[in-house]
Amino acid sequence: MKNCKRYLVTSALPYANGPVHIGHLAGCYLPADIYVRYLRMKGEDVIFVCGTDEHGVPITIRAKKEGITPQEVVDKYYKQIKVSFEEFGISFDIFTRTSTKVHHDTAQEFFLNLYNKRVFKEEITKQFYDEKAQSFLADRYIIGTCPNCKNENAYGDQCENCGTSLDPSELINPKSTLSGATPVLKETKNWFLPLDDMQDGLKKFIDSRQGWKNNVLGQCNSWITQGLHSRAMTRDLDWGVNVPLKDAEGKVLYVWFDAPIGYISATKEYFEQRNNGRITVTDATVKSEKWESYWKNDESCLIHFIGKDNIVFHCIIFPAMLMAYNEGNTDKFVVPMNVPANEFLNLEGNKISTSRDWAVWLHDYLIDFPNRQDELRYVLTSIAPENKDSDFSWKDFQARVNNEMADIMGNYIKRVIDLVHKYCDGKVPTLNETILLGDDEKFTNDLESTEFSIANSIMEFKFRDGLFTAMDFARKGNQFLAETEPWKLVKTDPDKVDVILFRSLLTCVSLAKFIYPFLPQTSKRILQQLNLNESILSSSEAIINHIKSGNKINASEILFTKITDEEMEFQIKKLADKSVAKSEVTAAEKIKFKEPTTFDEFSKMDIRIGTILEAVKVPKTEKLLKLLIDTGLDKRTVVSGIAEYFKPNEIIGKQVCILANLAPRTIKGIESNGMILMAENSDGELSFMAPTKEMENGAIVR
Ligand code: B3M
Ligand code: ZN
Repeated sequence: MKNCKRYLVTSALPYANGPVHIGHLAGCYLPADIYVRYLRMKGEDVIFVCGTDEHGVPITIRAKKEGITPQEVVDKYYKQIKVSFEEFGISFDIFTRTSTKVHHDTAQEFFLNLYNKRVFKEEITKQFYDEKAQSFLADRYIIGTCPNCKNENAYGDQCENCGTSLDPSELINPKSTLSGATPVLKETKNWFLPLDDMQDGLKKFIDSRQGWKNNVLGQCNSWITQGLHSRAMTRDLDWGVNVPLKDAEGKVLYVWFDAPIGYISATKEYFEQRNNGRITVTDATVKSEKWESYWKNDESCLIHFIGKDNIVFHCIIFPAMLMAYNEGNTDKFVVPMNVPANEFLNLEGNKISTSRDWAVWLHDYLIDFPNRQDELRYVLTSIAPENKDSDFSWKDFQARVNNEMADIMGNYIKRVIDLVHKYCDGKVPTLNETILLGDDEKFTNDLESTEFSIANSIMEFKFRDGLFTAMDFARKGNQFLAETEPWKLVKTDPDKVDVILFRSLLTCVSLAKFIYPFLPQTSKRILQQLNLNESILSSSEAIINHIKSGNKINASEILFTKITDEEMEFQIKKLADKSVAKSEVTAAEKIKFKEPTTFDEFSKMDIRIGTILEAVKVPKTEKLLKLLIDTGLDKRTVVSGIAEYFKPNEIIGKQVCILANLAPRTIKGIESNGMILMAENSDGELSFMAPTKEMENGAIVR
């Protein structure tokens, strides 16, 4: 493993198109913060950068929805997001935005470097254009009738009614949402990054990484095995970083080109501000003097914390950009050492959704649960979707806060402090080393191995394990008190009580140190109660040396009050109200049955049972799978828009219903013969319509 002299840690730049929710926090902000706090505590040289992603179609769409300008959108959400992260103690060294001048300059310079080296391929393609609004149209800006289900409000990239993924050219009667005009196809030139030509280098890059999570490697390898394709790095849009070329009027950099460069510009800006005295370097945890020490130095380790939907951009496209920049340059950028991406966090069994308002928003949580940030940090770390999707539920939140935080940790600290007040006059007792408790060596070993194990877990991005180990240590502290019963012993052997309580205080201080990366506020509160300075956290001295006999400790304070049933009912009702409101909408939409048809019309459809023999993703698309179906009479190709819900190898061998006499259609250059029948619920989840027992292929459905 690479020896890291410096750490450059990033969290995905959230789009400034809405507030942030628990899924964001659990996905890539909390884990990064735990990691960084731990590194700082160890005295490592580390910089932690982030900021809002203020470009791209997500911003302009939100602006249209709210009836304000894109600038107003990003200003509003930048502030809100920044405050939410601050409140939860996400300790960025800088939280900036991609609308800064430094960023625009840096992104343009990066683009020009590649352009001048002729890395990009210029390609002329036909894109939809709104002549009235004089603007090219992103797929989402075109609506029309879905060729599949006749929904009149299908988007250029997808019909949300039937789930079919579309190309804007397939829409019947397409209209621009900007002006209502019928868009026309117009030629346009864009610059493409030839990922296909860079495939070998990228494969080597991925293969040479060590300690990557399986979920991340799996995605990377599947992209590479399927073959990479060139991707446009510029767009015909008026919102973003302008393409710095003469013949590129009205074009901006693709948001996924400029956003990762945002990590570089954020680092630059940090040092600009620091040199201007706008950042005071109180605790010098960013130890080097310039941004290049982190970005252009072999001894620096770059680590990106992201969610799984961003894997391809951080593990393939951004490294490709960096490698292209480095080609022929003496001052080379570092490439990511690790990208510990998380899977998704669900909420009460359903996918978190911004558009459906199915989320626990951080700014809302702070209103309902003031001063309970560590409680959320604790629960989200305990259920972090580190290897697979996980679920947040209010009942589980309550159980973990009450039974673990309050009953185990909070209760333990309070017990120890109260006992010290009761039996030792509120002062740290003397440690008489001649009095043995029988398990003294075991305790010392346990203390060491706990510290070691938490450190390893954190460095391996296994934050849940680290937190569990810390909690276990508190559990053992409780057990020790229960077994030694100082309240009984005090009458007969007060000296032994001193030794017991000294060890308990040592356990409390150790606990404060162990939980610091996870629960920084709680850690500080424990130290305050023990009348100790926070600086001991980063001290290299053994913890025991900070515990001085005779020192006064403060009164105990309840660390965590219990979450009441009423509070939980309130939250659950809040969610239920949302889902009722939403399902009223979807139900209303569903009530509209299609026009009546006749049995004869229906009988024209030849629906058969078939078996999926092969399934592969259609290149350059996110949603399409190319299937080979055995219909009993033939084997045929069907293109189906289900790739977001089903992995190819999960569905091979499945029996399905296929509309076999649908006229052939060409989708992304592939002739599709037939259609697979699917059911879709109001969450947009798909399910195959399959026979309830195995049937011969070709069996007729009627
Ligand atoms: N803004 C996408 C997202 O929020 C994007 C991340 C950029 S990281 C460079 O999922
Ligand atoms: Zn449709």
